[in-house]
Amino acid sequence: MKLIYAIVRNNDSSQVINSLNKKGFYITKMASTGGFLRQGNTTLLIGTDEDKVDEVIDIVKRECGPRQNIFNYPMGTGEYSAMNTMVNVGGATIFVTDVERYEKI
Ligand code: 2BA
Repeated sequence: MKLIYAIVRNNDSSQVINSLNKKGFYITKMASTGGFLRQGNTTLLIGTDEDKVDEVIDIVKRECGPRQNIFNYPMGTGEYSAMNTMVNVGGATIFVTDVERYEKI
């Protein structure tokens, strides 16, 4: 048994939880705060068998991995009042730990 901690952006949390749920994984979602930026993020606890760890990491990568989004940047009024800019979003930090004992009572 392994316990995966996945620290993800708040905006990505619903989508990754949905995808993990669809594949039958059990998840605990915790509100957390980054120690550097002091901004909210989401920490997911996922307990699973060792042979499923890669599947979990692949799902987290797919739903939360770094990517670029188009951001519509407002620039005043008129015909050319907005500019599209590419911004970097996403990214996740993942820890995989051994579970010494696991019980459901
Ligand atoms: P990331 O490395 O993508 O980390 C995002 C969040 O993941 C962190 O939020 C923290 O909540 C968690 N995290 C990352 N690595 C961790 C670790 N080794 N142990 C425990 N939690 C971890 P923040 O602490 O607010 O960091 C936000 C971003 O600021 C980081 O993005 C990184 O780009 C930068 N950063 C963090 N600590 C830094 C430092 N000591 N020096 C320079 N840049 C730092």
